[in-house]
Amino acid sequence: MKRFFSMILVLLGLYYSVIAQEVSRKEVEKINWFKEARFGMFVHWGLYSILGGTYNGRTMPDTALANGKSWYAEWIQQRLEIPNNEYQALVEKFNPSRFNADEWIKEAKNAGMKYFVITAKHHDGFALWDSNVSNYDIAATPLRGRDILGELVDACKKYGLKYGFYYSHWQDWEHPNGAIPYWKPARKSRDFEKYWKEKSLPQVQELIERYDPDLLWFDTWDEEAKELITPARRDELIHLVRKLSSKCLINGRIAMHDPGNEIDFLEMMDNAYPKQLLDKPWQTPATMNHTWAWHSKDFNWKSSGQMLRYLVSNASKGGNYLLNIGPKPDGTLPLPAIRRLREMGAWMLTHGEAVYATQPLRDVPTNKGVVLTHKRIEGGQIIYAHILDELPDNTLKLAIAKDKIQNCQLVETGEMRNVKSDGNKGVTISLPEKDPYDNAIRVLKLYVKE
Ligand code: JFZ
Repeated sequence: MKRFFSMILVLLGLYYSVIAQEVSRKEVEKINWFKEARFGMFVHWGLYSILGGTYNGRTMPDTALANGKSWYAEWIQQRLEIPNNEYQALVEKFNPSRFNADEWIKEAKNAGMKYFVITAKHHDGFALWDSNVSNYDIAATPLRGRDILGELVDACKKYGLKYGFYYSHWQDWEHPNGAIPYWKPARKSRDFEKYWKEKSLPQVQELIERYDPDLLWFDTWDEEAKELITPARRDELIHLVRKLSSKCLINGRIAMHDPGNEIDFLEMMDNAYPKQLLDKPWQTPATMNHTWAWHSKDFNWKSSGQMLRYLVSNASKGGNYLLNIGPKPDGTLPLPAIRRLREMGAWMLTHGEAVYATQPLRDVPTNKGVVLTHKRIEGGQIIYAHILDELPDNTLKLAIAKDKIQNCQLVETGEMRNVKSDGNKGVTISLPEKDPYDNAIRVLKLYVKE
């Protein structure tokens, strides 16, 4: 009998250790897609898109106003001091008759993007889904009856993209107790609690229960959020997300001033590119021009070559690139944005293997203007050298011993290149002459033995 019980105990012990392993394996796995994805689409779309950066004859930035120095068109209500009732009346005008979720997500897919994040609610407080918690939502617009977030989620599933929502959990300019910009009288924590319990937490719950997102993108910046987004509130929100979803990732901007240890990945500042490797997975949210939301007079478009260089440099440091689009009020994507997506997608089509699911490579000196990624394979590794700038003598230098390199080729064409010892501990590889008008990033692929 005794033996029987100890057998049972041993079996139970085994069972629970297997379960525990299973749980921690899941924890690790849920971030894996993010670590491999490298490239995602961000979308800022809401009532502000209707105005496109201009209201009543004033265009952003408008330096005649004390706080008017911003291009961010989604901030128009505050930057151009539009009264609440006037701004909120925009709900009547939100009628994107040409919106087609399939077309958006197909563009993202063809650009080589692996995930999609849209502003479910930005600082203005307007919800892009039919919310039970607030009437300031899509159901108050001519689009009532349509579930545009649902349509986007379905398209993401169809094209195999992960998806998530930007949710402004701190700033909310509609709820009387939500946070407002620093140049206005600050909300008291006691009052903010009402907004927190009445709108912020319940809407996050709605988003998870209705759409089952792969990530939530919360937003704060610096010390300004400290008084209202306390560690207790931060943890309350994290626990809510964890309770409702076993897969949903949480970004560091949930409390930029003090993200704690429970978040899943770090969010850089806007258009900020770290120089060093980081401990946690991370991404840079980036704009194609100055603004996030549609701004009809922001012509400061970056080139696709420049943006690919940001993407590849981030990949070489283990980070992702979340590239933003501000769709127009009719629901279409701006043509300059589509052109850039397609150019980037064309490069990703031929060079994706050097970007997705690669890792940073430490301590291998090479030329300035060259970044490296690598992949482990049986018996060794593949190293990718991304050549971002012109090289002196059109020749790459790499500190890898020659006898370890099995072969070297250009990724796009497969053309083999000769590897020469540099007479020291490294090699040199000369590149073919290139068409002077071609500014694409060339990538060399090296098979390297252990
Ligand atoms: C925030 C938003 O205010 C903005 O509208 C946009 O959604 C962007 C993605 O995020 O803007 C920020 C947030 C953080 C910093 C700057 C702008 N920051 O930390 O420097």
